[in-house]
Amino acid sequence: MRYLTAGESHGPQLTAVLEGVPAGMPLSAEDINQELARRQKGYGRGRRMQIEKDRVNIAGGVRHGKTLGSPLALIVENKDWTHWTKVMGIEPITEDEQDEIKRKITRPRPGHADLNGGIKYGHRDLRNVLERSSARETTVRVAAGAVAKKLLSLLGIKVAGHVREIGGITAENIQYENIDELVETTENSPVRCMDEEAAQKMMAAIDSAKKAGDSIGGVVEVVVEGMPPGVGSYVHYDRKLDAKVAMAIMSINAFKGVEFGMGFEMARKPGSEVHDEIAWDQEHGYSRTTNRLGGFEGGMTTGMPIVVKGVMKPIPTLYKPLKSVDIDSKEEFTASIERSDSCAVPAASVVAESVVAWELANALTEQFNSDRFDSLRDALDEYRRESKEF
Ligand code: EPS
Repeated sequence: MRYLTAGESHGPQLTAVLEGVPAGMPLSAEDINQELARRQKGYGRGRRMQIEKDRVNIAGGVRHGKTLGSPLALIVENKDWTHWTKVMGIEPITEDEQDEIKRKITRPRPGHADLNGGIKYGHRDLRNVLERSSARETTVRVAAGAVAKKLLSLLGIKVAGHVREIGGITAENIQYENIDELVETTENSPVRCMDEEAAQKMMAAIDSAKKAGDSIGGVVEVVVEGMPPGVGSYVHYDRKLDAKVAMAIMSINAFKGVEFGMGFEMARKPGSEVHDEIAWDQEHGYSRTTNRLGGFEGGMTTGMPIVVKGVMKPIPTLYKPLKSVDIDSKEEFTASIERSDSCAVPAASVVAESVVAWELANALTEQFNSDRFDSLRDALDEYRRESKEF
């Protein structure tokens, strides 16, 4: 499976084209809309989220509630477009009109794609860069992820994202019996955090950052239950599934690092305290007595829950601007102020779920017969049986 997205933050719409989704899989707009709504929530979002009411228009690939095996076209309109029809107009404009529009950006924001993107593509109006590099694009990544999540859920695989840290406040009390409990608790938390006490402090930290015209980042975690062992491969660097998952996390706007299981802590422990011992029983087949490696060995799933964390830097668009250089005058300036969120970590945990789900669904469709959804499900059932007895 693969997908591409198109669309600018304040353009008419965002579009995703998904290819390779098995035929005959039940799918409705509602499956996607509920994920889009989850991404829009979260304490710390700015005014834009009050304008948008993200809903998908499935414009290809589905008929009477089932996928056709043809490409899926997913469209989400930008409601804000009505305020930007001139600035973001499609048709050519004259020099005079350009002056009249006056939304040209020549002051790159530190930490954003603005300057490097301008240099690369030759855009002297940096709006041409920021419109596409904006995290608005994650809307349709979540739409694509919702399709992957649906496929996984029909195969008994559950994915959940939650927030571990915001602005230096760490969730300490993270205990849950199963993934459903994790989902239920975090779904009711404005910061998608399992630890209620930490959540209160996180919200206070977001309030003070907002007051100070600043932004804060954090750490999100994605947990996946139900993946069979041996998905991915050790035989080539580009077939290692953990590497693909790491790439997917790193591709989310503002993400700067990835950890699996106990993560960087492994550097400080001897091997005997890092590797997970192997066990077997009739009912479950193989398992590990711990899950310190976070569900991967040798680029393949172990069958234990996948546990992956990603770190999001503070959003670089600040109301309290940092110094920058105007690309026309070359004079020092404070960077352009654009409307933004003070913290988007809770929303980013939904995006992280989506991109991880996509990589896992893709790995399954690569490994098993997947033109038809039924064949994929049967092949996976058979493989699960075999790997238990192996
Ligand atoms: C974003 C800036 C803000 C955010 C936006 C990402 O948008 P605007 O400039 O229109 O206020 O709200 O996020 C979304 C629109 C979204 O859907 O998540 C940025 O610069 O990345």
